[in-house]
Amino acid sequence: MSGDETTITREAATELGEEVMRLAGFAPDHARAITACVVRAQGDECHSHGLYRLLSCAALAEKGKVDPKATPVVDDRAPAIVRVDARRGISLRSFEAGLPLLCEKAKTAGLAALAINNCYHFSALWPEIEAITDKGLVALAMTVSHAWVAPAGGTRPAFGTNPIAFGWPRPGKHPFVFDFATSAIARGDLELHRRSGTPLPEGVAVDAAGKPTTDPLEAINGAMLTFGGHKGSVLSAMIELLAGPLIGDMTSAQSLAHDDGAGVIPMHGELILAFDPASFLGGTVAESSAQAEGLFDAITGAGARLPSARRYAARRRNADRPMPVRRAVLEDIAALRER
Ligand code: NDP
Ligand code: PYC
Repeated sequence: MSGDETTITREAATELGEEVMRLAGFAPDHARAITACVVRAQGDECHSHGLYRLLSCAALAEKGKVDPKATPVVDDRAPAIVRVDARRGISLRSFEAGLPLLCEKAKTAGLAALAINNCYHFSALWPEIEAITDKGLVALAMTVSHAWVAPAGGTRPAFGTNPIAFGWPRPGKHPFVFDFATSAIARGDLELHRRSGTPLPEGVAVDAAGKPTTDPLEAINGAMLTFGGHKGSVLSAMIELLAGPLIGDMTSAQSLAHDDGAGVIPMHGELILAFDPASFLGGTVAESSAQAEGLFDAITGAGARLPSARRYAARRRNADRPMPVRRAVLEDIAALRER
């Protein structure tokens, strides 16, 4: 472990997280949901969406934009559509509120959608994906953020960092899950580079003049880039459409305008889809599972690793020992107690 790192137990992190979220004004159910999510992310060594995010949530509450006590309202919209109005609360409680009906509808209709509206969204998507694969369903989730990212070929922001995540259940094994920002680097990682004064990787951002930069501050004043050139760029545009206009919510540009210089977590919508293999296949689910396992074996057999393998290894490593965390992040979180 480097001098910049320390460790914390899950129990201590949970106690600290819930305390500082309640002190920030969040109702106990929100404090619990936020903390549970960031502690899980820290345990999986997802630093950009781990304990660090408690600082963003505290800043959000301080600016008075979020409703820290919001009660989500579930709308059984259509045979295969659930909408949850987060009422300007953090998205996580809305996901919890909508999940049972989403899964029930997916099992009845074969596939179903959960649209969360009017939510502040700061979290990784894989915890939600895993909650759906745990029910034996295939999952796809996406959301926008603030317009920080230039479309391929452009130099000014038009898209959010727009993550997309997918999960495939694997009986008796961790699900096959990927979860990534469609920007070349997540904003959370960029912020961690800014905090630690370390340069960005090459090729992830341009400065205000549109020139490539590895300076996090220049990138913040300029634009982030999409991953994979035009391919990441059009995927990001699709996410803007599906998690924005399709579900009656904001694009990343509208979210940034709504932020109005506050510099806080984005507010917008999230779209989550669940597919029931049994409804598609009836009695042949076992055959399709075996076919999928063949694909996963082919990937690892080719010398590659499955997505989330790093995360699951970190989860195993940290299951019975304190989790690694950056010392400065932990100190800043502890300082929230003194405010
Ligand atoms: P990463 O680039 O770290 O990882 C992307 C995905 O690819 C992960 O599933 C990862 O698995 C997998 N992966 C990485 N390397 C390999 C490899 N060599 N072979 C196979 N698979 C691999 O993710 P990002 O930095 O883009 O995103 C981090 C998080 O940020 C995500 O959880 C995302 O949801 C979150 N985010 C949230 C936003 C929001 O608005 N709420 C906005 C943007 C991002 P593994 O983890 O095992 O390495
Ligand atoms: O890392 O890009 C990001 C992000 C935006 C909102 C939450 N995380």
